[in-house]
Amino acid sequence: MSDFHSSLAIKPPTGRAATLALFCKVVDNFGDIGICWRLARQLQSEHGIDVTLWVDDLPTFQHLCPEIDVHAARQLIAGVTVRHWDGQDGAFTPADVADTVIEFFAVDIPPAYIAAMAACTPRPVWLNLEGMSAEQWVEGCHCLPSTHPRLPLVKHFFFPGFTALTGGLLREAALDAARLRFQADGAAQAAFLARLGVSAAEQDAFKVSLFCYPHAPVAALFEAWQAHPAPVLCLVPHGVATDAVAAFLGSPARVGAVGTRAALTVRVVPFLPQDAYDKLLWACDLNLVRGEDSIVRAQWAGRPFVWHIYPQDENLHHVKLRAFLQRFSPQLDAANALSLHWNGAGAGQAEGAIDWPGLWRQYFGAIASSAERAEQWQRAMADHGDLASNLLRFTETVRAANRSAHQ
Ligand code: TRH
Repeated sequence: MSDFHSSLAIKPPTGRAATLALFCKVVDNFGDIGICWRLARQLQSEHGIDVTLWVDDLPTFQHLCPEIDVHAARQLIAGVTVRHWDGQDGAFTPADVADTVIEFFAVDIPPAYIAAMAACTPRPVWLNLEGMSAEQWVEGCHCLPSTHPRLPLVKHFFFPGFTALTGGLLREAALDAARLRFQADGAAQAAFLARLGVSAAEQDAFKVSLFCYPHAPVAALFEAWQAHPAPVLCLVPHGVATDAVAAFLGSPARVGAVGTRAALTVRVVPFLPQDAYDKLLWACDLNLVRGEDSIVRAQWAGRPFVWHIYPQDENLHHVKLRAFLQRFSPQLDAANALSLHWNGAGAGQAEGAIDWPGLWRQYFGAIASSAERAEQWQRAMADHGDLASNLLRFTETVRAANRSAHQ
């Protein structure tokens, strides 16, 4: 651990390793556990914290971490204790409570755990780790306290984000060096792609990874890519855009399925463990990503990306998307047009009338600017520090206040 990191680590008075409990409910898809797993691993490996990750859905977790035993109530993976959170009825005493307790996306922690937190002296630090947004209001809400209505407990809201006045983004200390090494090593990339079944000829194409929600206009983009003047290879993790991929292939979208029409080859690759998915993003020329975690990983890949944002009622996600584009690419008109149409938020055209080949041509014509911006942006984001370190720094301020309240 570097001096910088050790100075951030929680220091419990007893000299034992600091403890942290992270509570994660899988609402849908992979992002909830994806984010929690990344954070848990980083807190353990870079800050030496004894982390317990409580998660209610082990089969979903296993998709991105194949080592998970879906039947184990408790297991140790990558130094993190993973506990199956199988209900709200657990019995807890103050001895069970971690020094820091994090609820992810406002999940309800078991009532007995909260009661045990209230019985601790001093109280643990309690955070709600919120969702990511580029909207301005986030800066005003980041780190705000909320007092429990009945118990002597205060919870603080911690927001990831894109400015110095937010908690920043998850990024491991060694990530950028690993990414740059991989992107400079053609043989490592070729070997990685070959393991996914990509042939040597396919590797020479313009490579795109595709991760989006089922409602994305994938068929329209596939058509545009078929008209591209050079080969395009689209790598689709298994389970993504299954209907559109099967329609293109004319067969079920099984792992290893591949089909070519005109300039476009579509290949289904396995759904990858989380670290291998990073490499897929590093190896591609363009990444289509979604949700809250793959969009961040695409940013760290330093390559052009297009975001399919998680849909919300009343098109609230369009507001979030525009807020992000306003920060990320205010000058990149072609990139913004493609992003907005990809999310059904483009101006002035009924869906059937959108000129996808034209949108793609304009985007591709300016892709060098997107690539340059992607590199600049990831350096600017790294300047805000990483979310895990920022979060620990904040917990120490709260802990100091809790201690002095008890003296
Ligand atoms: O899966 P997502 O859509 O996740 C979420 C959820 O919908 C969640 O409920 C919602 O709150 C949030 O979006 C906004 O997309 P996301 O966030 O990109 O998470 C996907 C995770 O899966 C991420 O950690 C990367 C990982 N992944 C792999 O590990 N291997 C793969 O092959 C792929 C495609 C993804």
